[in-house]
Amino acid sequence: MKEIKILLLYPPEQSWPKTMVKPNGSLAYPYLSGALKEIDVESYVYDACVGNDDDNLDDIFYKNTPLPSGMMRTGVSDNRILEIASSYDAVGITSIFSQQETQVLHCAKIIKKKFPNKLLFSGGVNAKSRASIFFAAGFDVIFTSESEISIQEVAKIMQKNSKDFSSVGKIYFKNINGKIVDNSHFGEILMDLDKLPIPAWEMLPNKRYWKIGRPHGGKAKHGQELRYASMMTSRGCPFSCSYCHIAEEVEGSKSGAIGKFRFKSDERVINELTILKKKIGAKQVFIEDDSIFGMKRRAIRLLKKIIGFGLDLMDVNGVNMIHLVKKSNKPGWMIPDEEVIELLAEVGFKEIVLPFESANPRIIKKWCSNKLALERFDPGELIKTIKKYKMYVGTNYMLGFPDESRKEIEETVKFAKKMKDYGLDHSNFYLVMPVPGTPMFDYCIKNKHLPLDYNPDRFQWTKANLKNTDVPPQELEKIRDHAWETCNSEEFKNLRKSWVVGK
Ligand code: B12
Ligand code: SF4
Repeated sequence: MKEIKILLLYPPEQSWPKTMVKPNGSLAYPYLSGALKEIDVESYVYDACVGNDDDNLDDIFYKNTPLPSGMMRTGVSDNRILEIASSYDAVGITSIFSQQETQVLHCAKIIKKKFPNKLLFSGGVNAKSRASIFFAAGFDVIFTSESEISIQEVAKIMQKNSKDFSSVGKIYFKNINGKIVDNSHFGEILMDLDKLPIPAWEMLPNKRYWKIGRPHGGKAKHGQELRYASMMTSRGCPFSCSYCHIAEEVEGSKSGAIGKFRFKSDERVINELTILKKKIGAKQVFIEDDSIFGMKRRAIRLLKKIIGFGLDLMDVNGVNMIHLVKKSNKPGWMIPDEEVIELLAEVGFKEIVLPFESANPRIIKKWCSNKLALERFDPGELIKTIKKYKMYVGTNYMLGFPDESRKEIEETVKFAKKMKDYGLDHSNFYLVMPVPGTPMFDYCIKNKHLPLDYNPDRFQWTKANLKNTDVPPQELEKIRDHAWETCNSEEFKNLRKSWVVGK
C-alpha cells in the first residue's frame, strides 16, 4: 500500500476594493481532514489567506496585491503555495464561494503546471456547478456533494497507486483517456449525522484567525478577546428558498438528498462542544446549521441539555423567525415564543440574526419559500422580546429580486428603518446574487437577467448584476449603500470598515 499525503488548501481571498476580507475557515476541511484521519491518511490544511507559523501575518494578510480584474488578492505568494504543495500527493481546493472561483482556478493552474502528476480535486457548491471550467483549469476530480465518504474512497484508491475512480460515487472525474466521467448518480449521503467524523478543528490555523479577529458575525468589538470556532448540529433545511444551494437537493439530484433536514444526537453535539471548549480552547461558537430549529422539539430538547456549558453561542446565518414565534388566540396571528427565546439566552446565545429578507409578502412567497411573512406577526414585538433577554440582534435584508419593483424595494428599506427603533444592533442589506447551483440562478439565465458569460468575480453582495430589472443596477447599488449607512450605528459601521481589504 502506498503511503499518501493530502493537502487541503484554502486559496488566497480576492475582494473588491472597499469591501471586507476575512479568512474562509469553513467547516469542509475539519470534516474532510477528520474523515481522512479515520482511515489513517495524513492530511494538512493550509489557508493561503493567512498562512502558517512560517508566514508573517503582517506581510500577507494586511498587505494586498491588485489583480487584473481590479480586485485585491489577500494571502501568500504563488511560490509559497507551490512550496507547500510540493510535499503532497494530492491537493484539494474548496470552492463553496462563487466569488472566490478565480483564485481557486488560479491555484489549480499553477499547481498543475508545476506538478502535473499530483492529483487535483475540488468540491463545494460552486465547483459542482461549474465542473467543466474546473476540469479545464486542471482539476482531475470534482466532488458533487458532501464528501466525507467519497474522499475516503478516493484516498484508498490512491493508496493502491491507481487513478481509476470509477467505483467512487458523487464525483465527476477525468479518466486515463481524459474523458470526464459522471458518477454523481450513485454514492452514499449520510442520513445519520452521528456517523460523520469528528471535525478536526485543530487542523485550522485557529490562533491566526483569532488574532485577525474577523469572525462570521457582527458582534465582535475592537480589542475583544476572540477565540471562536464553528460547528453544525444539523445539516439540511425543511424550507427551499430560491437562492439557496440546497433548495433542490433531493434524492436523484447531482448532490443527492442533502437538502433534507438531518441532525446529530444530543450526546454527539455535547461531545463536539466539549472538544471545542477543552481541546480547541474556543470561547465563542458559531452555530452554522442551515436550520437549527428544523425540528423545533429536538432543538429545544438539545438546548435544555447544554444550559450552563459556558460557551457564547451565535447564530448569525439567521434563525428562521417562524421558530421564534408561536400561535396566539387570534387565528393566523403569531406572537413571540418567549419560552424559546428565554431558553436561547439561558443556553448562552449572545447573538441572533433575523432574516427578514423582504418587507413584501409577495417577494417572501415567490422567492423565499413563504417563510414568515410580515402580515402574520409583529416584528417589532419579536425584536423587543429578544432584546429583553440581552441578546444582540441583527437583521438581514435582500434587495433587487429579479422581478422586484421599485416600490417593493423602497418598502423593505422603509421597514428596515422602522425596525431600527426597536433596539436592533445592526441591519445588513444584500443585493440579490443568484449564484450557480440555485434555482434562482437557473431562472435568471432562462429569463435573461444574467448573460451566459456572467462574471463570477462580481457575485458580491454590494454589486448589482441583474439585467432587465425595474431599478437599474447602479441605482440599486446606491440604494443599498444608503440603506446600510442610514440603518447602522457609527460603531458597527466603523468596525466593518476596519475589516475592509488592505486594513
Ligand atoms: C459559514 C459560512 C460562511 C462564513 C465562513 C467562515 C466560517 N466561520 O465558517 C463566511 C462569513 C466567511 C461566509 C461568507 C460568505 N458566504 Co457563506 N456560508 C457559510 C455556510 C453557512 C457554512 C459553510 C460550512 O462550513 N459548511 C459546512 C461544510 C461541511 O459544508 P460544505 O462547505 O458544503 O463542504 C462539504 C461539501 O461541499 C464538500 N466540499 C467542500 N469543499 C470541498 C473541498 C474538497 C477538496 C472536497 C473533496 C470536498 C469539498 O465536502 C464538504 C464536507 O461534506 C454556508 C452554507 C452551508 N451550509 O454550507 C454558506 C455559503 C457557503 N455562503 C454563501 C455566501 C453567498 C456567502 C457570502 C457571499 C455572504 C453572503 N451574502 O451570505 C460570503 C462570501 C465570502 C467570500 N469569502 O467570498 C453561499 C455560497 C453560494 C455560492 N455559490 O457562492 C452559501 C452556500 C450559503 C447559501 N446557501 O447561499 N460564509
Ligand atoms: S431557510 Fe436558509 S437554509 Fe433553508 S432553504 Fe432557505 S436559505 Fe436555505
